[in-house]
Amino acid sequence: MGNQLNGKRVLVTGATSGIGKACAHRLAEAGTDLVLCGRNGEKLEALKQAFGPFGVDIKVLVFDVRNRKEVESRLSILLETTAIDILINNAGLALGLEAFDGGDVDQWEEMIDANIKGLLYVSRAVVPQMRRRNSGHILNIGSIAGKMTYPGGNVYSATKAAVHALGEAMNIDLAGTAVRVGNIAPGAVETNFSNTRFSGDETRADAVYEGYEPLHPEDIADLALYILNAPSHVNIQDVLVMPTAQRNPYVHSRNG
Ligand code: 8X3
Repeated sequence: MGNQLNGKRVLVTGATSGIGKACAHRLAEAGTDLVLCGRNGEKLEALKQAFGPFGVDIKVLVFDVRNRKEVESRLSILLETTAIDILINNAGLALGLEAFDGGDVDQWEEMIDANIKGLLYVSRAVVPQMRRRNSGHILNIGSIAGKMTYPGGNVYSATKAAVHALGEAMNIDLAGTAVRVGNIAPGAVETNFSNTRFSGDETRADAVYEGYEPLHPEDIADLALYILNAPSHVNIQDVLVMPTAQRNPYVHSRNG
């Protein structure tokens, strides 16, 4: 396919760790300029330093996707001087695994605010420029949980189903433009996802990935690069990807 990414500018939300960080790394290797977004400025600055050898331009933008005013002000200032070619809507989280009737409403709100509202705030700010330039690519990070729920997945699944619906909607609403919208729905990826979900309970988090090889964030980054690097007439809209040892949210082949 060649490298269509060299010299483009990519904005990644949730770039401090996991899938966002791996995507940023692979893209820097491919020669894209970056806007690294997240809540932790120190971690973002450290990444900027670490990516120095790739020789790409890197901007750091500290904001919380859940904070609408912060998103709007940071991004409007950025967009005055910077064209964004690719938006990776990666920021998001899962919290808890209780049955919905025993669920923690604060955790629900946090997931809804980050996974749905945050994605909308960022996209609402960035995409008008893509439409105006008639150029751009949006990549949303969904989840197997958005296609098929599982016990205790309730609100997290609903937020990821919303991400998938919004990806479809964006594709429809951007029909007639050159802007493409892709969705990646991963199964088990070993990141701090489960650690966050179980509020730092490492034993519980480790158990999620025990006895089989889960996906690594770099696997998702490789897929993201493939999607983003596809020729401009190719719009890879939706990809479901799981470890070979996982066939759906319930079926894992553990211990070989
Ligand atoms: C992450 C995958 O199955 O833990 O979105 O919900 S799962």
